[in-house]
Amino acid sequence: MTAPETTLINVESSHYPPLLLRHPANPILTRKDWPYSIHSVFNAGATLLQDGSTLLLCRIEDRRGLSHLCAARSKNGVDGWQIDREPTLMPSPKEYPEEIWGIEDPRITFVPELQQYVVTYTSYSRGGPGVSLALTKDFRSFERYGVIMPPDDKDTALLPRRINGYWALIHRPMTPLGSHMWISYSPDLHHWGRHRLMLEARRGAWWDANKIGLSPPPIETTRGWLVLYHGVRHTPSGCLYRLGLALFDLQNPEKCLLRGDSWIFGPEADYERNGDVNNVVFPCGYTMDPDGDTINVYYGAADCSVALARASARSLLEWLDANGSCERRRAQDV
Ligand code: BMA
Repeated sequence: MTAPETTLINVESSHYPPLLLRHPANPILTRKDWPYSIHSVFNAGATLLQDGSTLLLCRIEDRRGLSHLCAARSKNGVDGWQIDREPTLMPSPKEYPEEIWGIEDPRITFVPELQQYVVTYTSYSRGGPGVSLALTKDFRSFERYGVIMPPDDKDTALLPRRINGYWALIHRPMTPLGSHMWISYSPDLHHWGRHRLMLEARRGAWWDANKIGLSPPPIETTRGWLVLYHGVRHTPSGCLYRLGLALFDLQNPEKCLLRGDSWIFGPEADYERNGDVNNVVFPCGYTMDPDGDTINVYYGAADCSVALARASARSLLEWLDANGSCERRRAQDV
């Protein structure tokens, strides 16, 4: 008797275009790479340094359950990571009590006017997660500004230049009615106001119902700010974190030009499906290749590792043209 033929099922096959392609070296960083004892590494902010190398500012969770940040540098952004021998930015609850339960999920923006990198991150206070900001020139010393948005708020990034004279910060306050993306403005990075709702979570059965948040900092294109955002779907077996795409006006970033209906990237690979928190892809950073088109998206996978997926900015915009629509006011949508 001959053995029955095995049919291999390609779990990735679908008629949806593969807009973000996973790097074959994934996951590119795990706890085994770390020079000191850690529980897990995930949700890394990313930037290019002056010499063209890539810096990832990784969230590290220790065995107490508290997080700090640690820098990893690589010439090609894929391997050969030089990891700081000790934590790069530790919570400092004596001076900053809001950091008592750790600091998490950094986003990095290089600001030409300041000639510095602005890092926004979650500070986990007794009152809940809030948003803190720090400036750095070299990711070795940091000037902390403390809490700039009180709890519950997270998923923030600063735009790299002023809008009509004011710095602009995207963030995600939580309310019992839903968690939506907001934008706020400041003359000095300390005082924030003119708060505006920027993108609403949808409702009902949608993949991005009830809870959304900015993922990496917005990507500036000639057509507008390209925003990858995450949507959190609550299911009987836990949450599903997936990514969607929207485009905002360059001069008026609270104006949504296009928003895709479908998610474009979700947990599929084993390292995304299984981990401390299953079914999570959570990018906090990207870098742009010198071709001005290839975007390297760095994402936390299942709260256990850092992975890389690549996309073409042109293809993302084409997809939005074909699949996005102008955002309507929610009131007209019900
Ligand atoms: C979000 C954030 C992320 C985390 C994700 C999945 O709320 O806290 O840091 O990766 O949940 O656990």
